[in-house]
Amino acid sequence: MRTASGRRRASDVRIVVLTGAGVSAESGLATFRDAGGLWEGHDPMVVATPEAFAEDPDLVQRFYDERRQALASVRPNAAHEALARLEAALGRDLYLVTQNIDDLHERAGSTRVHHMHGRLRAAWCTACDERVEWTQGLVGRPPCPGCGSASLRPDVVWFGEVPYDMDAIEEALWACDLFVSIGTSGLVYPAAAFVHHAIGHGKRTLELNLDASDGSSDFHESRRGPATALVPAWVD
Ligand code: BJW
Repeated sequence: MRTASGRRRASDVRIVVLTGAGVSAESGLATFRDAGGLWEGHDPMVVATPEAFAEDPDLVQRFYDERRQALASVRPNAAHEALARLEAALGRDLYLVTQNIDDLHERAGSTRVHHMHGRLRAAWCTACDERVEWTQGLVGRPPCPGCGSASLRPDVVWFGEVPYDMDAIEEALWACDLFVSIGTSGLVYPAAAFVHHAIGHGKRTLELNLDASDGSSDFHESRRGPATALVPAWVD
């Protein structure tokens, strides 16, 4: 179905793909819950919270500064590239939603990526509500380029905050034929419940993951292995 402007709506979506940290693991970015997950002796799951930011903003900013630096030295892998080929083939019949805040999907060539947990390279000013790109010049706790206040924070979604694009994601899950979950532990909501939404709407569901995830048994089909092997094999 097309709108008056000729653009397709989310209700045309045929495949919804959800990605998590596992899709970027083979590029060299650490996942959240796999082995070796400590950062400076802190659990990343504790650092990535509003409470941690309120208590020690410098520590939390350092966590994100380091991840931004890491991002500069890694490259998209065969899984990101396969999903970019899928978009090239399907156009708007593909709805790609990622929990990842890295930009590896975009750098692989995907042009419509829905970052439900925000973006590492974006900052949000809680004083003036502006969103700005987190450029290389911004490190530590810089003032907001818009209002000058010291209220910039990473534009990412922490526990207790509402993820981005939820209405559009719901609509895509309602409209699709197939839901595919790639490289996510299925422990964090609302993403962990997408499989239930899809099944509730009568959709086919497929999981591609290294290990069994929390929700593996909920999917119609679950394939185990590294994303760089499973995703190209599924796409091509
Ligand atoms: C590979 C691989 C390879 C490795 N190949 N695979 C009780 C019930 C239900 C909900 C709640 C509840 N109590 C609290 C909640 C809500 C809470 C929640 O889910 N808590 C749980 C801990 C229980 N959720 C929230 O608060 C969310 N907001 C919310 O619910 O708002 C209400 C609302 C929702 C909707 C509409 C209206 C209102 C917000 C959640 C925000 C999560 N934020 C983080 C940080 C983002 C910023 C940052 O990156 O620093 O998001 S936490 C972290 O977890 C990050 C990730 O995106 C997210 C998911 O992690 P992911 O991607 O799954 O990574 P891992 O490490 O867990 O798993 C990696 C997987 O890859 C593993 O399975 C490996 O096997 C696999 N793998 N190598 C393939 N090579």
